[in-house]
Amino acid sequence: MREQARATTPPDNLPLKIKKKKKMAAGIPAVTSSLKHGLQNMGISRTFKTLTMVNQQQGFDCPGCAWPDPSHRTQFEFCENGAKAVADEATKSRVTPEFFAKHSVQHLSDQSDRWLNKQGRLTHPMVLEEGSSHYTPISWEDALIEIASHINTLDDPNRSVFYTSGRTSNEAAFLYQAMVRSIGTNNLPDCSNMCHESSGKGLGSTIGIGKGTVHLDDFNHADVILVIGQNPGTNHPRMLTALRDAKLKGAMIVHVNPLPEAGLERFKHPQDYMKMNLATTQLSDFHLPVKIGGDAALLKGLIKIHDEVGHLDSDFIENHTTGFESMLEKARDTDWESIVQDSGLSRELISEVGRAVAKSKATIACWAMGLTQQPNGVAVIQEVVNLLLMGGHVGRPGAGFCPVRGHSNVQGDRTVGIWEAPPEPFIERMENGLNISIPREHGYDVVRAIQAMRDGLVDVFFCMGGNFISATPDTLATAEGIRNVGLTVQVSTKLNRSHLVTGKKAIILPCLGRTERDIQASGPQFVSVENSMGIVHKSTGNLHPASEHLKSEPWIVSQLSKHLFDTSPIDWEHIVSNYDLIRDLMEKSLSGFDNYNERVRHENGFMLPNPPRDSRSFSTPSGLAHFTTHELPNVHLEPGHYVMMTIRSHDQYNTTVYDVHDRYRGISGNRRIILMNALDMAKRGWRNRQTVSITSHFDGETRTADGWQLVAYEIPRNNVATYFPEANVLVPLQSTAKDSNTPTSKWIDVTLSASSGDEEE
Ligand SMILES: Nc1nc2c(c(=O)[nH]1)N[C@H]1C(S)=C(S)[C@@H](COP(=O)(O)OP(=O)(O)OC[C@H]3O[C@@H](n4cnc5c(=O)[nH]c(N)nc54)[C@H](O)[C@@H]3O)O[C@H]1N2
Ligand SMILES: Nc1nc2c(c(=O)[nH]1)N[C@H]1C(S)=C(S)[C@@H](COP(=O)(O)OP(=O)(O)OC[C@H]3O[C@@H](n4cnc5c(=O)[nH]c(N)nc54)[C@H](O)[C@@H]3O)O[C@H]1N2
Ligand SMILES: [Mo]
Repeated sequence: MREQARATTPPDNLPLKIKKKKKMAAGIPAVTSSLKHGLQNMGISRTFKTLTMVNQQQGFDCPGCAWPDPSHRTQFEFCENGAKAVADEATKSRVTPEFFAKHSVQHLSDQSDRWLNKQGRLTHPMVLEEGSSHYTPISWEDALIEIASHINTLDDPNRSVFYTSGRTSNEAAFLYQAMVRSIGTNNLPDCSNMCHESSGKGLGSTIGIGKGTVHLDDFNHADVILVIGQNPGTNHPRMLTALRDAKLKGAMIVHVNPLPEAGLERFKHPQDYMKMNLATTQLSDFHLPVKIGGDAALLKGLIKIHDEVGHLDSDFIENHTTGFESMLEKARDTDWESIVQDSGLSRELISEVGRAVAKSKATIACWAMGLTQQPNGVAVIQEVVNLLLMGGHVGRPGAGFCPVRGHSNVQGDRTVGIWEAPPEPFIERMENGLNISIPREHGYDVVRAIQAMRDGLVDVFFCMGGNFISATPDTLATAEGIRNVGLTVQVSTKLNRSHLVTGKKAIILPCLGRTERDIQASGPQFVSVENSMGIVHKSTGNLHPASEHLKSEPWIVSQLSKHLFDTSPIDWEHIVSNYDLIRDLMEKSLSGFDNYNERVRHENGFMLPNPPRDSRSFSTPSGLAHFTTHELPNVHLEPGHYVMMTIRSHDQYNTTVYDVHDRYRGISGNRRIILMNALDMAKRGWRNRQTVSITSHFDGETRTADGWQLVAYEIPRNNVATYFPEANVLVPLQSTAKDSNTPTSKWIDVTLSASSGDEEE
């Protein structure tokens, strides 16, 4: 009999080491760390072969992040963390049928996330029968028939849900959404719902496109670059190169973050070591240690200063925008006392930065999860829009919006149709291209999918990549939902907790990764991806696949579709024989993909249309860019409460924990830690390593997790930080951002209590 698998990771239980935090990012330790991870996982020749193909025109797109590649590339166009992502996929370890015969699902679930990932690549399709304690092998044919028959017996297609993580290629994602829409549902939740959804919503309704508006080259022409709520030293290390180049050309860089993240303080390009240039660059001119959730107040302050200093782009405001007066009036009415109080920043500091922003001829604003995962995620991004529109900083060199995407193809997936709420023109075009009819009813996003599972409304849950149980909020609630589902399917490369916390029956379909050779009936194939700046380019895997049983994601979708549909306007067998045929169909079904097959073969790919950037035109109903008016959010905390943010360490890729070192922050050995201001600790009589329980509060409900070790850290008073995914049990499912429904993973209202011994006063 199957016992219930554990939904949360047990800790690794190594001793917690706390060192001084690092100021500098990259440099020699980054080079040695890349090589170490490569050598441990892949051995010497594979490490060299693999790393020199990352982000090369003839190679594969780095699966690490969505930061764009420069058009003139060096031989080493990867970073420490990209190298880790590649090594993790190209590992020589294997999870085989023998492995699954040896370990029960329950036993595996008692191992840590780090241990699970270390076991290596999945090699065979596997099935976990209802009530069974072990996975057993299943043939591809039987697995696909099983899945298709589950879906085909549903009396309502909306009882099936199809998740996507952001590594899936354009070709695979396009076919996948075509399959899902042919089944008759828009139930296409994706990782974006937990990630940049607030950016899409905030930008879409103000500038008419839910994407950024800058190119890499714009960084070379900017006067001011704002980096808000983002930790590029760890999560987008190649961005530091762009910031360094900008800095050398005179740009001022402002880092807005509760934490003094490494890299923005000092950065040493790893390649400079090879050139024996030992100078480091101090990147950020200003660090604004804003309180968690205090950005809206800060932005109001910057808008007030801009108003006072002048230098407004009146021509632009008059001819291209609407809503300016009301926005300005609200800023004028907002008092400095609230701004200072809510942001935690002095009026002098805000004014100094505000004057520089007002005088700047070209400003870029970059942001990531620090803004999007807030209750006011959409509104605060619209305040960024307000600030930049005042100076006309859109659609001109060196200026614009730069939401920095996470997963390497999360933006492409959305462009080609992974969207639970597609707009009407998109559906119409897709219907014409595919020759099918598509339901208009919106599907479930991530949070709504979990609710539906809990309510017993889902019979089949299919995941194209990712690790749903660990990535989603409220781990125990999500687990309860998943266990209600009849059949869960994971298309994956590596073992993770979503293979262990499953529906009644579960299937694992092992797929090729980005680094691997993909051969179909017509020969070797390449796929395409879209980076964070809207450039679509190809990616060709060159490594020998981890197992002869692996299939490509497009193949899996097309073969499943063959079993699903008796008749279909798409010839599924034929279309996957040559990915050019998929791209031809994409050209017909999507806008902006003309001559796709030809243009994607250009050396640096091609740029998708971006009206605000290309011609200062805004596809909003009014045809104008919108200033929007927002109240300051309520950031009030009850006495004795703290706000907790859940963040990434340096040694993880989302839910994939490579190791237990958060090198730049000086913390290693244990991930079950909580960063806290030393004065807040002293007030409670607490020291480093004291163990505490954390209780989160939302809407009268509480959730508690025990065994967190305190680490004194440079973080604003009443703010604390823990790591994702360990702390996800504390993120309430219903606590989501207004308008984007993104879980508020950076704003969790918590109280702390000492677990033992050293009691508070
Ligand atoms: N190596 C590595 N690279 C990655 C990933 C990874 O896990 N590992 N994940 C990828 C993905 S999917 C994504 S989305 C990106 C994520 O990239 P980031 O958004 O940089 O990731 P987080 O660690 O979530 O960090 C958010 C930052 O926001 C700050 N922050 C939190 N709350 C606030 C706030 O209220 N205001 C401000 N101003 N700042 C705040 C935190 O201190 C932290 O520095 O990275 C991508 N790249
Ligand atoms: N508390 C909290 N929660 C968060 C966040 C946070 O900051 N705080 N961040 C959120 C964000 S920004 C995101 S994007 C989500 C991430 O959510 P997901 O995208 O669901 O999670 P990942 O950890 O990136 O998924 C890793 C798994 O993907 C599979 N995989 C890797 N490569 C491939 C591939 O090429 N194909 C296929 N089919 N599978 C592959 C592997 O099996 C691996 O175990 O998490 C969100 N959750
Ligand atoms: Mo993300």
